Amino acid sequence: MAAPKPDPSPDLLAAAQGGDRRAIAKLLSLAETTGSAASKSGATDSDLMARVYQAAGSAHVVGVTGPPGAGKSSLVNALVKELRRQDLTVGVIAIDPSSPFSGGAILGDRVRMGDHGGDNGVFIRSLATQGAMGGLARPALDSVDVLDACGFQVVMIETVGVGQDEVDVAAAAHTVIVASPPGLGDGVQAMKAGILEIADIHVVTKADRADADQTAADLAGAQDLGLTGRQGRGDGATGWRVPVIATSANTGNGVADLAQAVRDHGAHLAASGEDKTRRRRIALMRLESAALDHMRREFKRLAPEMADLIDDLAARRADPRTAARLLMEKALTPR
Ligand SMILES: Nc1nc2c(ncn2[C@@H]2O[C@H](COP(=O)(O)OP(=O)(O)OP(=O)(O)O)[C@@H](O)[C@H]2O)c(=O)[nH]1
Ligand SMILES: [Mg+2]
Repeated sequence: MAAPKPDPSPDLLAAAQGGDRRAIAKLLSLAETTGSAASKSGATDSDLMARVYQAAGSAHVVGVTGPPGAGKSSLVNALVKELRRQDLTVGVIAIDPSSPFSGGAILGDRVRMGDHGGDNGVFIRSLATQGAMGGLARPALDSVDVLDACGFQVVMIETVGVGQDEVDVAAAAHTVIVASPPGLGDGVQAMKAGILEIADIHVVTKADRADADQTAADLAGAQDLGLTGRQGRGDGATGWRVPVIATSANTGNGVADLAQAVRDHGAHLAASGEDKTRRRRIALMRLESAALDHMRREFKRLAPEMADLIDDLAARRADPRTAARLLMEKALTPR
């Protein structure tokens, strides 16, 4: 992906906040590339993203994750419609692991052109995952910030619940929806992947199918045993009981209930004070991923020095911890 030219316009954020959709799209492109290891973007872009971060923080961020093909995108689309009916503005960032080079515009195009075209209260963007070295968290959460800073009241982020990075990104939301399709079969399998326990709300998708009831019962059973959901049995410190909601994107059944549960959870976070804890946890993740991005960028710059260190290590003339400390010192030395 080619890095965009640094945009010298100080008004890009203001234009985006004023509802200029081309400006929003441009900011989202900057969010994808600024600060990545491959980025050639300049200081102006970093300044702009710093302003974006500080302008964000008002949106209710909703993570949606679940196994491949669970019906996440269809659910997000249905939820967007429902939230629009309630006059809420909605942004969507969909992480698309299947098209790393195309820009992953599949969902964005389909949904934008299909159902929400022409509606300025909706902005949908697909984000291609950038390969193993890039790290997903920074571009994904910076993109969420852009839509947040532009005033979208609810910002959803869809990730496929495979791989720690994807699960972490979905978990870095105020409310996490875990979508399980009917016929999940051995639910324990999914639990091992660490998806079910991050749920604030469980959704059984494709509830128009006959086998959805069984999946809902299985999830509710696991929930009662304290096996799933952040608060387990519902007697956690903050007392949120993770609901299991069956939805059909085809018929629309259950979608209004889900929208209500999202709102209830938001109200619960505020009332219990857990909001603060979550925001701090998310801030920690942002700090760590920004620091890691910085180090990756510096390691690239320090490739020659690293080659020497690697030689020393391979020949056992040095030890890894000392070499790492040396490398970190070099990386942190201003150029
Ligand atoms: N019967 C039925 N099928 C559905 C429903 N929602 C989605 N599907 C089907 O399930 C398949 C996957 O739907 P998506 O919404 O693309 O699922 P996804 O989880 O976003 O998929 P990935 O992003 O590729 O992991 C499609 O063939 C949909 O038509 C539903 O409510 N009922
Ligand atoms: Mg999808």
